[in-house]
Amino acid sequence: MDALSPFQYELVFNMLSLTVAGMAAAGLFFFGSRTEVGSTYRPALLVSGIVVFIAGYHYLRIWESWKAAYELVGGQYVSTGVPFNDAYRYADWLITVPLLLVELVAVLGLTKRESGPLLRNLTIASVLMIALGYPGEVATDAGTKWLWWALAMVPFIYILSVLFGRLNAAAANESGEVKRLLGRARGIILVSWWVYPVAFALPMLGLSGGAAEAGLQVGYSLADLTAKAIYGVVIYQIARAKTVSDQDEAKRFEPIAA
Ligand SMILES: *C/C=C(C)/C=C/C=C(C)/C=C/C1=C(C)CCCC1(C)C
Repeated sequence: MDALSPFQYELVFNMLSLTVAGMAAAGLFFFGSRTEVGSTYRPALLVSGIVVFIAGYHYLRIWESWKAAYELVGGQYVSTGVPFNDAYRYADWLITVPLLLVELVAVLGLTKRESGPLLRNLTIASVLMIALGYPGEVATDAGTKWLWWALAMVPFIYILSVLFGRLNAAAANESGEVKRLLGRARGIILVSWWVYPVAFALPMLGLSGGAAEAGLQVGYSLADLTAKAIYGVVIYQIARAKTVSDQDEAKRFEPIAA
């Protein structure tokens, strides 16, 4: 492991700490606001809460591993000999990425016949994406890293194109607030998901050891906060807006009292 400057080490340390706090706060919010949405959308909030709970736990472990991996020697943070464990994050993604897709499908209100095959395909693609990325993450030479990066990009592009197709189709059937929020969910997925392959590539793009490691850790943490906690808030907003519009619709069909 390359040595880190105190700034690089502390930046990552503080970012990991912030991510633990952000996930915990988001979890409390999602569990606490479940009853504010109609029963159809409650599973979406439950899954949002589970996702940030799992991620918060893993970030706690990543943070512990970060602390154990480096020590301050002569003004620089150098390896203690205990390797930093990157596998926590990949284990986390393996569980949370399919669940994030479940959240979205749950809030779109698709029929079981539509949502079953959709979720199956997206889950297979996300497991493939993460499994193909991991050998590249732990490899040290640029050629090997690029190979696994390129392979993982195939399911990545597939997932994004399917999600965008679905979100656009859902938005076309909606109006007003719900339509606007579906656009927001699309924007958040687009911006946060692209951070992963870019952060992964930092060590291959000529950044020096310490800077690449710090950039990667900060990039993944910010992306995870956005793709899980902030995204979950938008899922909640969509569920709220749909609950209100479902109530309006129900009122329209209420028989008028004689
Ligand atoms: C909450 C966690 C999320 C949303 C994680 C998403 C992870 C990715 C989109 C990872 C993608 C990767 C590539 C497209 C290529 C390089 C390897 C990965 C796994 C970092």
